[in-house]
Amino acid sequence: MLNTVDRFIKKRLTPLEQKVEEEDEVPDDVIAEMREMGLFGLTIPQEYGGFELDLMQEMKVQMAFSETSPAFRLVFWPNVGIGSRGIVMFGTEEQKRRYLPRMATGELPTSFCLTEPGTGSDAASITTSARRDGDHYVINGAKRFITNATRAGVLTVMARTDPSEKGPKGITAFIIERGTLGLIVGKKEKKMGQRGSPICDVTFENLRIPAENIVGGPQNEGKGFKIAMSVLDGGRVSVAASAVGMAKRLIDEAARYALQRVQFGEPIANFQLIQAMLADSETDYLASHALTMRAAEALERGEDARTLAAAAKYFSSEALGRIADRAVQIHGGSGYVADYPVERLYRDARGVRIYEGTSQILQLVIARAMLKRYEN
Ligand code: COS
Repeated sequence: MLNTVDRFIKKRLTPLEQKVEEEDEVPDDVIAEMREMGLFGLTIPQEYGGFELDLMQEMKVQMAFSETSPAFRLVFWPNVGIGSRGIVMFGTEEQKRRYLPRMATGELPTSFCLTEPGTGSDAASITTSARRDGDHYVINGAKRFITNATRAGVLTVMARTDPSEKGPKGITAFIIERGTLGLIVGKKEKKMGQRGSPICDVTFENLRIPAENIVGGPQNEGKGFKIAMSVLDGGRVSVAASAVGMAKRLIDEAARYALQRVQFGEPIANFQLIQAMLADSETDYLASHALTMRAAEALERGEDARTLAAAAKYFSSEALGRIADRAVQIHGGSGYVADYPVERLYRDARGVRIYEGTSQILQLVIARAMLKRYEN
């Protein structure tokens, strides 16, 4: 699979990077090819039509795909990760049979709706409400920066079912299908980077949904925060792996440039200050790779990997920031103009330190767990 993926990336996707950047869209025929290749179903269990890759295998594919523009991977990755994981881990048999096979083929692209205009890092403060009405819920509220919502056929939505509870306890995860009355998908935002991967607002206006659409069924009312956080653990390791792949691409660009750019009569790669930057980037890359695979291993074994997932995402995204900065520096003036890919890759890299948990929130997650260990 890795060979096929590698060929597809190099031959088909890399030449399209600039087009996707300019048009802010992945061409439909590329999406159709991704569906044919089965990419949407990489992690979905085989009995529901997927490849059922384990997490270590998933990370290798993630790293490979992250060497090209993130927009390509983000066409199908929500179905591989946060868009399907809630149903795979906590869904009822009925929910799995209803959604997973069509998620695996890409017929149903997915989105994960946690963030709101007033709810970012403080994920437990969500205000989107789900009021019980007989055997239905009526959902009102708004979600923000939702990746892939313009394409999604199914959305996992966190809403507050218990208004008397302000924190994590009153939150429930719902499965909402596109076309449900009261579901409004907004216009895509203009982002700094990662063009071609749409993010937008999603609004719910008196949207009625049966209680059966709670992830895992009605008995999971109030368990939405833990479901979201468990899904995010996998999401964070996955984002860490994407940072590793993006770092690899930036290092390739920087090293190749250093070998061909001549100053003072010789390639700048001969100069020790350039070598120091390359060496620091390679070291950052190797450390990110090792920590990410360690976190993936722990999660795969079913351990509580929230600290490792946070640490892997924190370290790898910060390392990516340093690597992107050095890659531009090595390119000099050429790194600051759009003729070279590093200008775009630098902007693409910036978001990684923010989404699926900012570096600062991840520091808190790591420190809290550490201190608890010492207190005990
Ligand atoms: N897995 C399972 N359960 C988890 C968990 C995880 N990774 N993280 C927290 N929980 C549980 C806790 O154990 C706690 O349960 P108990 O009350 O039974 O002990 C409950 O969830 C609440 O956790 P906590 O007290 O840590 O909640 P806080 O409100 O203090 O916030 C942070 C936790 C800040 C870490 C959380 O809100 C967060 O991760 N924020 C960032 C959100 C984010 O990543 N957004 C990105 C957009 S999503 S693409």
